[in-house]
Order: sequence, then structure tokens, then C-alpha cells
Amino acid sequence: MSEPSDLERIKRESRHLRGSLRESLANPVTGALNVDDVQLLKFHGGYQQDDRDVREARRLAKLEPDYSFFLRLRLPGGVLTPAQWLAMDATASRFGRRGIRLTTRQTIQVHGIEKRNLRAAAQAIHASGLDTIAACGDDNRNVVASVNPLLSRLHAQIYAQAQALSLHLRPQSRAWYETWLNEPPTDGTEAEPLLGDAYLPRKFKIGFAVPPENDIDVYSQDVGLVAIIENGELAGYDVLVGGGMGASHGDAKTYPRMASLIGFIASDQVTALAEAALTTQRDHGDRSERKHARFKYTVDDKGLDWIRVEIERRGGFALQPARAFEFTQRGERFGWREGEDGRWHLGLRIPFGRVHDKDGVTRQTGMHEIAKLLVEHSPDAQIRLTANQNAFVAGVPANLRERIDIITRQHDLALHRSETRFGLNAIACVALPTCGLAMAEAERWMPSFVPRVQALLDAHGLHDEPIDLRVRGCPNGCSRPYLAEIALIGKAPGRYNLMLGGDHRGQRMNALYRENIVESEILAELDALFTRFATERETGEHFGDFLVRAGVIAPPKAREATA
Ligand code: SRM
Ligand code: SF4
Repeated sequence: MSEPSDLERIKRESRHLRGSLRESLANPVTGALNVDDVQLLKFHGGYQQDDRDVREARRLAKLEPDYSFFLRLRLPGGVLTPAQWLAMDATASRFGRRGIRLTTRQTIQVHGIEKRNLRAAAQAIHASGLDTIAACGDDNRNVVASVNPLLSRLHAQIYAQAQALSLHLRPQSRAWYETWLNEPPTDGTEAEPLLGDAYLPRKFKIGFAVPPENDIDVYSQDVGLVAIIENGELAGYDVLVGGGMGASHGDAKTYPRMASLIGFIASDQVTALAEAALTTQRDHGDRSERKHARFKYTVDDKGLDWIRVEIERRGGFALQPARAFEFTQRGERFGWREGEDGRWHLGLRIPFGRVHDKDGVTRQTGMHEIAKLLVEHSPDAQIRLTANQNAFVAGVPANLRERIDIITRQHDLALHRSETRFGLNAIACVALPTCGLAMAEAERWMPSFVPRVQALLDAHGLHDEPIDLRVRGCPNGCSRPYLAEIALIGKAPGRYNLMLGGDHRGQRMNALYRENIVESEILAELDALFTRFATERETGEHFGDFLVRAGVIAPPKAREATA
């Protein structure tokens, strides 16, 4: 039996996530936290980072790195009231450096908060009825749920389940309240009945999808729940286990994995199912090797049959045979659409999730204006964030549509009227300058790279072809790239692995096509493939499907089973 990793010690010794965070925060000598507290902060929804653009210059000047922090909201299903949006906007403007960042798990990150402002930022978040508990760390992460703007009643039902589950699986420790608010410190002896004293071996992710939309990429979740709708009612969920996107370059023991279908549950069994899967991972996940600690490895090491039986035993029920479902797409439906309740929903393209007033783009002001209008005239409307880093203005009365349209046109929020489907679908992770793991650019490279690929599409008569591009700065998979038709995975500054052949519904993984190439080589490869696609494709065939059918790429066999 291998030794537990050092993080296990830190968790166990932390008195349920308190550590010396309060002392670290109060220390004026450095902009950083104590080493162990850097790890504990993650469970509170924060990350210590430093500006990598200036790292070397500061080192040469013998200055400590330019430390700052991001805070990430726990925001199940990605739903905010307009008033909460305004509160986050104010928090980001007052304490952050890079506006608001919408993430691939339907939440918000505020980057660039200095240590001395962290508590005030957390307090502002709390005052708006939100928190950042367990948004990062070895716990159950933000529970994602299909945005599904049209079926209002169903959305409300599934959103309520996502929210209840997020609360139920949250740490019970009062550490967050003691660290960030003014709750008096205690000795930290409260019980953590579900997560345990050492919390989980690794992050754990749950998502609810509502066919025909796979907008949350349900096959990438540790536990994916696919809503089965029969006669317009929620009959229950098909259950998928063991998805995950992370891998390390050159380490074959790490791999992305699509979740496997293990059966069907009634909707009142969701909590028991989630508890059973989470505690199975808590008790059987690898606590010595963090690269091997995700649930997907436990599923493969123990075997799917063992996992199914264990979940049934812990849950106290038998999984029923899986029911049929079909996904037809996973990208957003942008623009206005009317919901079943007569309210209107506006899908807005937010390029790479960045809501920031910068370089003449005034998207942050635009979102602020929309939220302000809603607070005044329709406070029960919602801002819903999507797992593709975009946003919906949901539940809007018809009489506000025109005023919102004017704002979107004035503030760079009407891209759905002008942008091609390729441009609307592209996703990129944060990467440089904040991400400590980035090997190459992602988000910052997109404004120059996407138009170059679009020019190739145009040249081949593929102007509005809905091809998925997903880019990330390292192999960790934050933009879920292994499920994309075209993916670029950072290897070194300016160099990427080109992966091809995922499908547009997120049900097939792509495979490596070219390794360690630069932008000009990427464009040349795509140019050649677009030439073939334009002439050899079958009617209605998507790019990823074409690449597989034409034998350009042989996708890895999904470790998927049917129940
Ligand atoms: Fe991620 C780590 C950003 C979604 C897999 N991810 C990180 C860190 C915190 C870097 C670090 O550990 O030092 C990144 C912070 C960058 C920054 O400066 O903001 C980071 N991940 C993000 C976000 C913000 C990307 C984005 O552009 O939107 C997403 C925030 C999600 C959220 O709101 O909770 C984000 N990360 C994902 C996803 C997609 C998803 O969950 O749907 C994945 C793949 C799914 C999965 O978990 O398998 C993902 N992130 C990882 C991994 C690999 C984990 C693994 O076990 O394989 C890491 C590295 C790690 O945990 O050690 C990582
Ligand atoms: Fe950072 Fe890598 Fe995630 Fe991109 S994929 S945000 S570079 S950890």
C-alpha cells in the first residue's frame, strides 16, 4: 500500500479546512498564503496565482511574484438573479483585474483579487446570497444542469434538484463562514458525514443533461444524469459514471474517459445515487497518487460491474435498465426564443466567457445595463450561465425585448446576429497569464486564431459550417477538448497537439492527428482537411463524422458500456 499524498496530510490536519488561513490572510508581509493554506483555499473556492507575464521580470528584480487570487462561485445550474449579477459585477470591478469570467462549469470566476481584498470580496459575494464553498478542491464541484431555456417547468424541476444536490453534498464545516465572514472561530470538531475528515481523494463532478441538448457534456462528468422525459414529464434519469477529461502529456496511465451508462433511476433516487457514488469514490479512490485519483480510474480499476453493485448496495436500490434517449446537439441556441410559459429567453455569445470592458469592447457594461433593466422591471428574470462559457437572459417579458436588443447592439453582445456558427461554438480555457499549469496560450490567442480558421472555411465554401473547436493551454481538459471535432492542446509556447474526430453531440472522443505543431502548420493541416470535407462529405455530414468515415482518424474506443 503506497503512502498517502502530502495533500492528504494537509486535509487531515486542517481541522476541517481551517488550517492557518486566518493567519495567512492577516500576514501583511507577503501577498501569498502559507504553503498548506494555498491548498486549503481551494476548498473555499479560491486559488492563489501569480501573473505569469511578469514572473521572470520580477524574479530578476528580486521581487516576489505578482500574487493574486481568483474566487469561483458555487452556482449550481448556473442561475443568478439580475441583482446577483450586479453584485458580482461590482465585486469584480472593485476587487478584480480582469472583469467576470464565465467558466465551462456554468459559474463565475473573478481573477486578480489581492490577498488584502479577499475577505471583502467573499463578504460581498455572501451579501448577495451566494458563496464560493467547494467551488474548487477535493469535493463535489459545481453541479451543472442543462440551461434548457424553452421548457420552463422542466428546467425549474431539474434546476431544483441540482441546487438541492449541491447543498446536500457541500462540506458541513463552518470553516468558510469563520474564515471569510465574522463568525467566531471554533475548534473544527464538527462532523463531515459524507465527505469524511480527509474529504475526497480528488475533485468530483456531477451534471444533469436534458436531451436533446447535451450542453453540459454529460459524458465528461464523474456522475452524469440524463433526464428521461416521458409524456412531457420527468420519468427519472439514466445514470453515467466515470467520465473525466484530464490527462498528462507522455503519461499513458492518465487518460480522458467518457462516462459509462449503468442504468436508470427514478428522480427521487438522485440524492441516494449521488451519495452512493461519491462515498464509493471517497472510500476506494486512490489517495496516494493524485494523477490516478479521479473516479474514472476507480471505475476502471474496480470494473464497471463492481461499481454498479457497490452503488446499488450503498444506495439501497437496484438500478433499472437504462432507457432510450437521443442527443442532437450541445451548442447553445443563440438569439430570442419563446418559452412554454410565454416568457422570452435570449442566448448571448460571450467569447471565451470573458465579460470585461477592454480594448473598446464594452460587454461588462452591456451585461450590467441588462441586469439593471431587469432589476427594475422584471426582477424574477434570470441570468443563466452555460457550460460553454455563454449566458442566457431568461424569463424576460415580451415588452422588454426591444430595450434589451438595443443594449446588446451597443455593447458587443449581439454576436449571434453576425458571427458564424464556427465562431459561436469555439471554446478556450483561461490559460495564460493566470493559470499556473498553462504550457501555451488559449483564451488570449483566440481573437487572432479563430478568424484565420474562419477564412479557411470561407475559402472552401464552408462559411457557416457548425464545427466545434476547443482549445486549451495544457492537457488538463478544462475546455473538454477530447470531445471536440477539432481540439488543440498546448504543449509548449506556440505549440499544440492537433486532435480530430470527436462528434458534434459530445458522444465520441477525438484522437491525436499531429503532435507539437505551430499555428502555420495547424492552419495548413486544416486547409487540406477542409478541402476534402468540402468535396467528399455526404449531405448533412458533420466534420468530425466525415473524418472518421473517410478514415482520416480512428477514434479511440470509448470505455462505454450499455446497461
Ligand atoms: Fe479546470 C485545473 C480552470 C473546468 C479539468 N482548471 C484548473 C486550474 C484551477 C489550474 C490549477 O489547478 O492550477 C485552472 C485555473 C485557470 C485560471 O487561471 O482561471 C482551471 N477549469 C478551469 C476553468 C475556469 C476553465 C474555463 O476556461 O472555463 C473551468 C472552471 C470550471 C468550474 O467553474 O468549476 C475548468 N477543468 C474544467 C473541466 C470541464 C468541466 O468540468 O466540465 C475539466 C475537465 C473535466 C474533468 O474534471 O475531468 C477540468 N482543471 C482540470 C484538471 C484535470 C483534472 C483531472 O483530474 O484530470 C486540472 C488539474 C488538476 O486538477 O490538477 C484543472
Ligand atoms: Fe489551465 Fe490547462 Fe485548465 Fe487551460 S486546460 S485552464 S491551461 S489547467
